[in-house]
Amino acid sequence: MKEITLNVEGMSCNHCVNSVEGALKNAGMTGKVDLASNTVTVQYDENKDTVEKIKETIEEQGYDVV
Ligand SMILES: [Cu+2]
Repeated sequence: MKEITLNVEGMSCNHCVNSVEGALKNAGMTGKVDLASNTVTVQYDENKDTVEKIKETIEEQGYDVV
């Protein structure tokens, strides 16, 4: 397993947290949002998932990975 922390803009409340964490979970990854620092920390299987897939999953929810 690998872990990456991404800076994400636009997350402001629990709804955002649930959207991002839920989308990552549906994609088979484990994400944890930190609203205070506007970051998402994701644990993923590097044999199955890529950073690009993580970014796309977050951006599909309407947030910007910066
Ligand atoms: Cu929100």
